[in-house]
Amino acid sequence: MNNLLYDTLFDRHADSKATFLHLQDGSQVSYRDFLKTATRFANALVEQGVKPGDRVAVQVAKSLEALALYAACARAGIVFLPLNTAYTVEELSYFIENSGAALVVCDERMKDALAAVCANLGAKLATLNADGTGSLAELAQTASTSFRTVQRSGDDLAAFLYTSGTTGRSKGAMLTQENLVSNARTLANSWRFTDKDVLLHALPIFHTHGLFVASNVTLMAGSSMIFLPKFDLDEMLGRMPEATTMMGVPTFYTRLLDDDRFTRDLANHMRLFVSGSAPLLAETHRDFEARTGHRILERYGMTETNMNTSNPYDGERKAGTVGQPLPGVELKITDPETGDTLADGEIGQIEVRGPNVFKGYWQMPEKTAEELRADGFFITGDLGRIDADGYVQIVGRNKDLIISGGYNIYPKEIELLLDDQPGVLESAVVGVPHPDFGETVLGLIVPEKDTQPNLDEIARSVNQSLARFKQPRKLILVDELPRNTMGKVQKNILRDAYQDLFVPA
Ligand code: MLC
Ligand code: AMP
Repeated sequence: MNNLLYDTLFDRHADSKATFLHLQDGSQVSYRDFLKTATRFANALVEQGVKPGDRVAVQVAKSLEALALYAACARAGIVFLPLNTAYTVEELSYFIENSGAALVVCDERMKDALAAVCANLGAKLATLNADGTGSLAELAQTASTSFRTVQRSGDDLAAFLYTSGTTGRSKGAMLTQENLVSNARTLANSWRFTDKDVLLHALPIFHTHGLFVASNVTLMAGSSMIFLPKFDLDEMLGRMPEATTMMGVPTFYTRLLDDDRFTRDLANHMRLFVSGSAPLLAETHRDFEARTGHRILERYGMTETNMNTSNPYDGERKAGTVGQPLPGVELKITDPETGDTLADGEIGQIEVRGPNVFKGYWQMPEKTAEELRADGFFITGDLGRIDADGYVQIVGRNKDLIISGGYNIYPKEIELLLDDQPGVLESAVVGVPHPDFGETVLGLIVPEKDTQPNLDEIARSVNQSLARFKQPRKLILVDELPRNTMGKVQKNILRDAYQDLFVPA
């Protein structure tokens, strides 16, 4: 095996005329043609001076070419760094600097804004637009369709994904080839994916779910994907008849249930619905079964660990649980204070170990050591318990994290911006229930003495630095923040106090 990731997920299909992608316009792309495009992009990257081990930061719309860029990086031994298309220039600057990206690939519309940043940081800049045009695409168009695959072992880096830190700045999770290949194989087997499957894929491909779960499982099994640019209810309903399986965040499922056109007949032929990235309410699980007869298969994973647990394909899919540890994954519940393993039934911190667990955070050995124990167990920051049947139930988080529509939001990043605003003494950002996104962002602000800060002004100023999905949905002035005896802000009290703010009572 010359290059574990490329050979296992991609090269196997090099001569296959089978369909890999069903595109939004109804056209189909074979594995063979997709891999020709990927090979052209691999040559284009080399022509841009990118070397094995270099990082390529990619903020582009979801497209065939964007996916081909991922395959190209695998083939050329380049570390793929996908970035949320909602990130602002300020957010991107941090990722480009921290990763030491050799090349940044962005949409033409971001080129001018990023040109100075890239020049200062010594990163090259190329463009790739949603319609497949752009400077990198032009290079690829005339590039060769042959490429000498770069030798890579399982321990070599395949991708960086940034997952913000509870203490503010994001951390680059280093994912190896073995992390990705082992998990894709485990999931494809556990969920019975075959070359007969057609996955309805409406997730973004700049996160683990859409890239390493949905796309890698499809590639591992030789399945095909209905590759939609984003979640659009009409398109989901329109294309579902061609699909056999679907993966989504809970918001996908609550939106389908909110639409009467989503009927038992429409879902009848489907083999599997998978949910993850955020809690699926037991109520949603029950409503979905009542409407369609299908029991959603919920699984649990992280950027740092890929997928850890899954409800069974055959066997009881328990609502409100994330199933049992996947084959090869060890999971234990420990006391957050002592690290001692707790008995089944007791609530504690979820820790996992296995080939799915990442190598660590890029250039952050101390942060890595705090979460990745010497014995290989990774402290997830999630709180849970194991029931009598070995099913894991996530009951909360020991980390300051909000998950909105499946996107992670770290309060610290927003609090730092709020605290910098004139008239603000201090702030606290918490997640409160939201009917569509599950949770949404609420900012509490304590004004400086004898001031009455303008909340609209503060919102306008702070929002310029934040991707839309992170922007506080509401800011509220409060006299003080509840604190425990240690002086720590008690965010649970704030969450309780405002839990009905967005959810109809
Ligand atoms: C969009 N908006 C959001 C948002 N998504 N705001 C908060 N949270 C979100 N998740 C903004 C839009 O920019 C828009 O702003 C406004 O909210 C209304 O947008 P919308 O049309 O309702 O949103 P939509 O475009 O439909 O997107 C919602 C969504 C999307 C749920 C389809 O967020 C999505 O695809 N989420 C999936 C995220 C994901 O892949 N997570 C996996 C992480 S990996 P305006 O200003 O335009 O009105 C992981 C590991 C694992 O967690 O276990 O899988
Ligand atoms: P990310 O770092 O973006 O991969 O998000 C990982 C986090 O999402 C986990 O630590 C959990 O808090 C949460 N998560 C993922 N899947 C689930 C799930 N099925 N149920 C509850 N939380 C989940």
